[in-house]
Amino acid sequence: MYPLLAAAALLVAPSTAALSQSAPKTDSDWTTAYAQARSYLSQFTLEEKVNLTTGVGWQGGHCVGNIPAIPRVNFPGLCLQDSPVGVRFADRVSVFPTGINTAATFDRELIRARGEAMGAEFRAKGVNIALGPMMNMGRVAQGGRNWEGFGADPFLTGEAAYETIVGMQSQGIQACAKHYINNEQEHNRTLESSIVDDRFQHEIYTHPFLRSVAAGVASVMCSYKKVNGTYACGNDEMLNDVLKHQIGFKGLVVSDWSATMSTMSASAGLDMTMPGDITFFSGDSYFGGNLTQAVNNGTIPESRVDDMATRILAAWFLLGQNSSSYPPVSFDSFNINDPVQQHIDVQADHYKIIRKIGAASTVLLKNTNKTLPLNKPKSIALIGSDAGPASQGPNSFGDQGGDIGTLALGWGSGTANFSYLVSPLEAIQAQARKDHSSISWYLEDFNTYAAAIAGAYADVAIVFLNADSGEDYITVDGNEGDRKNLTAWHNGDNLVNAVARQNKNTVVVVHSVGPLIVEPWIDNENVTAVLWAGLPGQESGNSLVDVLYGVWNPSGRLAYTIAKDPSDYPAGIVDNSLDIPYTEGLEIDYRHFDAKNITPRFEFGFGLSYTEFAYANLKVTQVNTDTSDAEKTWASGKVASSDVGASLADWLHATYYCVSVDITNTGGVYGAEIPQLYLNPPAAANSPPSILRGFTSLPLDPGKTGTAQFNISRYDMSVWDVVQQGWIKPEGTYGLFVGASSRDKKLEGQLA
Ligand SMILES: *[C@@H]1O[C@H](CO)[C@@H](O)[C@H](O)[C@H]1NC(C)=O
Ligand SMILES: *[C@@H]1O[C@H](CO)[C@@H](O)[C@H](O)[C@H]1NC(C)=O
Ligand SMILES: *[C@@H]1O[C@H](CO)[C@@H](O)[C@H](O)[C@H]1NC(C)=O
Ligand SMILES: *[C@@H]1O[C@H](CO)[C@@H](O)[C@H](O)[C@H]1NC(C)=O
Ligand SMILES: *[C@@H]1O[C@H](CO)[C@@H](O)[C@H](O)[C@H]1NC(C)=O
Ligand SMILES: *[C@@H]1O[C@H](CO)[C@@H](O)[C@H](O)[C@H]1NC(C)=O
Ligand SMILES: *[C@@H]1O[C@H](CO)[C@@H](O)[C@H](O)[C@H]1NC(C)=O
Ligand SMILES: *[C@@H]1O[C@H](CO)[C@@H](O)[C@H](O)[C@H]1NC(C)=O
Ligand SMILES: *[C@@H]1O[C@H](CO)[C@@H](O)[C@H](O)[C@H]1NC(C)=O
Ligand SMILES: *[C@@H]1O[C@H](CO)[C@@H](O)[C@H](O)[C@H]1NC(C)=O
Ligand SMILES: CC(=O)N[C@H]1CO[C@H](CO)[C@@H](O)[C@@H]1O
Repeated sequence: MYPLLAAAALLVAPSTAALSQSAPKTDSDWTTAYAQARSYLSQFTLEEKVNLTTGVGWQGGHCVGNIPAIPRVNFPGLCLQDSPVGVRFADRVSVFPTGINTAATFDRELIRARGEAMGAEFRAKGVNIALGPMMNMGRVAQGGRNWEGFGADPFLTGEAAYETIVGMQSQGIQACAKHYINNEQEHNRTLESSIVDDRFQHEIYTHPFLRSVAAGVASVMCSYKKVNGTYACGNDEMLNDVLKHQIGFKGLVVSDWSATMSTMSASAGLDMTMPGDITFFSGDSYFGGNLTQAVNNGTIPESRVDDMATRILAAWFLLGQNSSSYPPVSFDSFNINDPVQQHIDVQADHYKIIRKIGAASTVLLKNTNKTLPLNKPKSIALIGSDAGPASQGPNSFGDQGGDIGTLALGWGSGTANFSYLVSPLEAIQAQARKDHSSISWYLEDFNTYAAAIAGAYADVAIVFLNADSGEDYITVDGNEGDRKNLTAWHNGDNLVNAVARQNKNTVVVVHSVGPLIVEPWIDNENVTAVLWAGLPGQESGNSLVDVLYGVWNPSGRLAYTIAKDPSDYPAGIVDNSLDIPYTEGLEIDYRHFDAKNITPRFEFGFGLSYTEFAYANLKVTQVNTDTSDAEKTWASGKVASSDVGASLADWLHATYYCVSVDITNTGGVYGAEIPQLYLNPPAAANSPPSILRGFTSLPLDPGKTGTAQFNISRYDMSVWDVVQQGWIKPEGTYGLFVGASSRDKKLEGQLA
């Protein structure tokens, strides 16, 4: 029992609200939008259609990407703007928790609510296409941009992408699913080629894009990478066959910035080139005049340009952006003194959802003898530079390309400027005032002797660690985007051990872009608690206080595996070759540790709570007894259809089995359990031992029981058949377990 934590004392309860009214865009929404687009397009000349597809060039407009206005037909132009955490290059905006933290909530409602709030800010600033969410896989623990995405499991990533897009687009903003595809490391990203087998591509890397299309995403960004030697933005197989045919994507494909490599990319399925010029400021383009000429000389049919322009206009109509009341662009990305700047405040009360997600994404990894939550400690020492603010403010570095003070974002184009950033020091000090705790701090990292003295006599010493990474155009402390190692920055490991030698109650807080090797101190008897806080955005300190003091009972779960040794991971950064073979196949992250029987330090899906939960009554029911031809064909191991959109067919995604379990809060305090459903495919599937196929967040009062429900579709039970080119059911029976992590099995059963 924790005296602080009566249910009534909770200021910020885990979310119980039903999903808000926002809904995915449907086929019929697209049909309407296409009809509007076709009719409008009939007024456009060839050159005007081409202009819809071609950005005006880097810094040629207010946004990072700009489609010019076409006054003759009253088309206002389009603004495309970064980033997945908020409006980049603008002021009076919110900086939301990162993708990796959002995924760690394992809570669909919070993920959707963040999408709604973010979408509202983009729209209010006059953006048409917001460049996110990012859904590349955490295939390589060191990958520089992993923190922008949703972790190392395709199902979790797919659900997070789905909820984010539904939320964003409910505000009338076009979301952009990126980076299609295989953008899993930064090093040499425009030169190297990802060699990916067709099956692994479908089951791992395209899955989040399939879920994005199911959400009705308006746009997809193709990546800098080559896939099997062909640039992703000119890859007929990946764009036309997989994305537009198999998955049936109806919106537009936009290039990553300068990722278009030829005019013929248009034939391969690229619909829009950004920022338009071949290289920044080059003044020319592969589209523009070249595309018009390619149509005129018969190389590219005009029907293809019509399709490109139709997709661009349909996406615009789909989101209701063809309206005189759509907000005009009111900021300039490149000139703070530009007359367009109106400094419109778009933050509303979004700090509330930001703080909540910050708390809900914090993972409790160790809690010896119930050290946490803190209960009015007499004295607290905060140790390490990550506890406090940066001396030059929260935007000391352009695009956050530096690591001084508390870390709440990685670096690169996936960032935004903080309007404010609450540091742990600031928030814990406010709590100390309420509790009458004495607080002291030592915000230097390298004088471990002085740090240890500073921490020695406090009731609790809290040591702050971080590790940073980002996009390859910025190098920080020798890290060219990707991390060069998996250890803490700023002497962090030594700092923990030095403080723990003097203080038997040392708590470690980690602000990291991804996994760290924690072996140097995790078993230290004096390290009594560890909170993995990730990159929580602007409310960082407040979110941390909510968890430290038990206002929020920790419910975050790891969205990746923390290994004991870097060599335990299945893949690393490739820096000696321009080919990156994805040889681990389906065995990324926990799937590899399971298949190779390697014990991780903390497995995917792991996280502790201040209460305990018991699991009972696993029920498996077949709910859909469809006997259509498609169902029968699939069940016999054959591909049911190769029609456009076959991979999103209703019968394939309809609920096929319902799985439920009863969960009881057997501890003393209110809190949410995150039950997870893993399938154990039959041998014939040739799949990893366990694959995530369901999760939910179940908040419960002490002593109360609730039911967690999971739906399994035929798609969830399918493998991609590379010969037949479709989803089939492997022979044999699927086992399953529901548990508290990818290894903590509570109840086992099977789909039969
Ligand atoms: C097409 O866009 C370019 C600038 O990007 C502009 O110079 C040209 O006038 C536009 N053409 C039409 C027909 O709008
Ligand atoms: C964002 O922060 C950078 C780095 O401090 C600064 O140069 C830029 O002016 C800021 N932009 C806005 C819109 O405040
Ligand atoms: C890449 O090559 C693999 C075989 O090495 C093949 O399975 C896959 O279909 C190819 N993908 C593309 C996009 O070319
Ligand atoms: C057409 O593309 C070529 C590169 O293939 C480039 O050199 C040229 O400047 C482009 N033309 C225009 C009008 O942008
Ligand atoms: C047609 O125009 C395109 C774009 O300028 C050019 O790349 C291509 O070589 C031309 N083809 C012919 C047959 O003239
Ligand atoms: C935890 O509690 C046990 C039993 O009271 C005690 O033996 C042990 O020393 C405690 N551990 C720490 C780290 O305080
Ligand atoms: C790992 O990289 C960080 C950041 O550059 C650096 O501070 C640290 O010393 C490196 N660790 C090792 C063991 O080299
Ligand atoms: C734990 O703390 C005690 C008391 O400060 C100290 O004697 C012991 O060496 C510490 N253990 C470690 C592993 O630092
Ligand atoms: C690609 O990576 C290698 C190895 O790090 C490096 O030497 C080379 O300069 C890189 N190539 C480019 C064009 O950056
Ligand atoms: C599960 O599927 C059933 C039947 O299609 C549906 O009514 C229910 O809402 C679904 N539940 C969830 C949690 O998706
Ligand atoms: C404000 C605006 O852009 N209105 C356009 C909406 O679409 C129709 C065609 O369907 C145009 O004629 C309008 O100019």
